[in-house]
Amino acid sequence: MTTGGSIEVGQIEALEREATDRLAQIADEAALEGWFREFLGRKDGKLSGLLRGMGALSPEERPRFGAAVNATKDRVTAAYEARKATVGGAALTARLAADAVDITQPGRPVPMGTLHPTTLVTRELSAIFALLGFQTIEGPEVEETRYNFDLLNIPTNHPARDKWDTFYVGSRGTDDTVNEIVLRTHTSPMQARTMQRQDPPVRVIVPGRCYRYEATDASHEAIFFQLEGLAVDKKITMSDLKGTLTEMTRQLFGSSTKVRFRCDFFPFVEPGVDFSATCAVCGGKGCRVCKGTGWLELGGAGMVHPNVLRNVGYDPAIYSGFAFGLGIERIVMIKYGIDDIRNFYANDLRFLEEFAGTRI
Ligand code: YSA
Repeated sequence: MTTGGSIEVGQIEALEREATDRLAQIADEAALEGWFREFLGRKDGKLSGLLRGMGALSPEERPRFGAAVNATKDRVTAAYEARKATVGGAALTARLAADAVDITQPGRPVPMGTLHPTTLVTRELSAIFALLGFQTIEGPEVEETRYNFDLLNIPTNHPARDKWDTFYVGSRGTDDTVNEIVLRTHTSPMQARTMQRQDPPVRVIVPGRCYRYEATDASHEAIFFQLEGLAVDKKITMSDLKGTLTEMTRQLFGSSTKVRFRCDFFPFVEPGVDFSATCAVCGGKGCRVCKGTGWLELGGAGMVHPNVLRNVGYDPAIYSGFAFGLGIERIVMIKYGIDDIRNFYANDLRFLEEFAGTRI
């Protein structure tokens, strides 16, 4: 490269060397920016400064000097662009390394909710009874004493009202003693409601929550679930009741399970029975869960009392029926070997997690 004078040539060459030497030392983007301002900055950059000093040259020297500065500027700019790509690339590589996601790591577990064991068994019972021709319906938990007691052949002052004492929450109508509002003590009121609503044939099950004035212990809660069953038609007999409950029990606990019916009293059935199944834990040999008897009580049942049929407008000379009421938690306890009903509503996640992934 030649210019009009040796001083100017030396100046340009020295500046180019300084610029390229310094550029080679640069390791980060901030230093690169400072370097750019110092050498290539449009206002204060050293290369532009050479052009500004051109006024001191003779008119003949100026064009060659300008061309030499501009050629130097082009080379230095090219060197800058190349360096910028390396420095920027290094920064990008560093950033990517810091933000790296290891896609081979196992995912974080997402906590999943699970169905409560009472819901699981209710659904299972509903599926079993559907195969036997029963429809699943629901009814009110806040109930009139007319349905909870009177229509079920339990008049005011009947001692059975003591056994099924509950929370009285108000009254309806003018005579409080005749029709009060209670939290239902069993699902049996839905027998009367269903029969009032439709003509026979009737085949329903009614799962739902019940409430009782109850001292809680390992097998009693003040709030628990029952499953009511009702079948009414012409010529329904006790054999139908026994066959239905035997089939249900075998579906639930296995085909070798035996069922036992013993006389019992409920004002709304005649005859009445309690029914039990061979203990699912010991197979009937006797253990802690069945208190050594080999049997576990599942609920009450019987043939619908003629008074109940009459109360809802059915003619007991034409129609007959059977009904039953099961404690759902008791069935869950038998099925899964749970020895204290108070676990169900203690809100202890460890208990509920035992049922995670259980499917019916
Ligand atoms: C009887 C005859 C029928 O034709 C229809 C239904 C019934 C059952 C009747 N309504 C009834 O409630 N009988 S019961 O008081 O003996 O309860 C039935 C079942 O509910 C019991 O066998 C038990 O499994 C469950 N149960 C009762 N009280 C309970 C309870 N479960 C948990 N905690 C309580 N406090």
